[in-house]
Amino acid sequence: MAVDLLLGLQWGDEGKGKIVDVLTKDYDIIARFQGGPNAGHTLEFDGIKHVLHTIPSGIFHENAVNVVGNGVVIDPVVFRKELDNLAKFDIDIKSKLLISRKAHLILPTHRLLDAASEAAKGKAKIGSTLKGIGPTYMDKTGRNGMRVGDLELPNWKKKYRALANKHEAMIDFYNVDIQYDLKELEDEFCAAVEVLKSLTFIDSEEYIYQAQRENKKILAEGAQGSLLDIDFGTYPYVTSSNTTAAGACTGLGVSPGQIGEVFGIFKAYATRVGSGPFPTELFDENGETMGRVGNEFGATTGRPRRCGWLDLVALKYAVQINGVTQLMMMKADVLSGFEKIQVCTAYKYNGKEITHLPYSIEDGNVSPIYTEMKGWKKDLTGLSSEEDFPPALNDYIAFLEKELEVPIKIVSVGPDRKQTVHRK
Ligand code: 2SA
Ligand code: MG
Repeated sequence: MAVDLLLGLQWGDEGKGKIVDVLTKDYDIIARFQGGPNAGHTLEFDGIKHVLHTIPSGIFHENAVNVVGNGVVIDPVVFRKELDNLAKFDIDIKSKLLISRKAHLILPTHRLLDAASEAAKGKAKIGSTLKGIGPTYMDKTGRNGMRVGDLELPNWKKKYRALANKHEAMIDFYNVDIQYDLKELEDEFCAAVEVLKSLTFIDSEEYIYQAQRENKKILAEGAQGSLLDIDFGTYPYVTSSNTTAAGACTGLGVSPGQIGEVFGIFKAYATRVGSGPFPTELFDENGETMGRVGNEFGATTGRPRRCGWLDLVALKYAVQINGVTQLMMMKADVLSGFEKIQVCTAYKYNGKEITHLPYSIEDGNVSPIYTEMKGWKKDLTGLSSEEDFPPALNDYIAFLEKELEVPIKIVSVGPDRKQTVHRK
């Protein structure tokens, strides 16, 4: 049985958590394959809002097993807090949440290194979530990292010490003013490691392989978005993992031939949190309205998200890189009330008109060329069928489908599980 993928096609925060939650009833296994506590996946149901960081979004469904794959980086401290927040839900964590032994661990000093690196960059900072993501993946590819499986060895603290000592020297090297009490951070880390060790560790690639043979339905849940991919995103303003479809192969051990549907999630407009180029960013009342109505704040850091019009040049690129087979458009309700809606269909790049994403879209060398569409007034939040969509929304959808050459199967009209319109 093939593994289906669910990915964000923009700069993250497309609403992946909600869609995984909506789709979970059809799947036996939900697996995360990259990223870590930098992610913030928001789910809303029965009037409760819940934010997950490392734990897959299938955790609230009775029948789904959730796997944290080898490509994920885990901070035991954040993980422990996530588990604490789940305590009230009466979930059998031991059987419903399985952790890959090959997933790498975020040490307290990785977080400090993230802060030191950002401070040293000054104005050119990435705007990272300061969760230690970059330094942890650096240790992974540098072949120095610590993995979950190491915690099963009697001498894991020795390995920890050697790595933390190296990090301390690196922090000194940055020569920036960051205050910390390492002893306190280490005590917190060691206590959290004990909690992590009480969970079920698995050889996840073997688990996923056997599950496929048993015809289990598996959904791989992406984090962040395609434009934050370490290779294909707006480098260096990206995260440190492959957020695109290929990341599911390396982050779970699924062979490329075993990928089935690729669900691409995008917002009806665009947002970005952190630094980096964003050609369609709005600095006017329209952008302010999107942020306010869409409640655009980072689910992990609380930072306000930058807002702008939908960028079809970037979206087409993401559809292409990921081989998207079905699209899901989120937050259509937020666009209600705009007189006119703009869609970026080309860039003016160094004086020329282009329709592909160039090597670099540094601020200044790219300006968006827009196609103007009619807006709609109707409040969408109570709609449950596309029959009730206003004509201008239908036009918007039809235009996007024509440009992207992939059907839009779901239109989300609000944060709740129920506010989801399936299209024929
Ligand atoms: P990092 O921490 O090293 O991965 O940061 C590098 C860049 O990646 C961006 N990034 C994100 N962008 C959107 N959403 C993310 N998750 C949280 C959320 C973010 C938050 O759901 O809102 O709460 O601020 C996420 N994670 C990483 C980040 O902003 C940097 O530009
Ligand atoms: Mg998010």
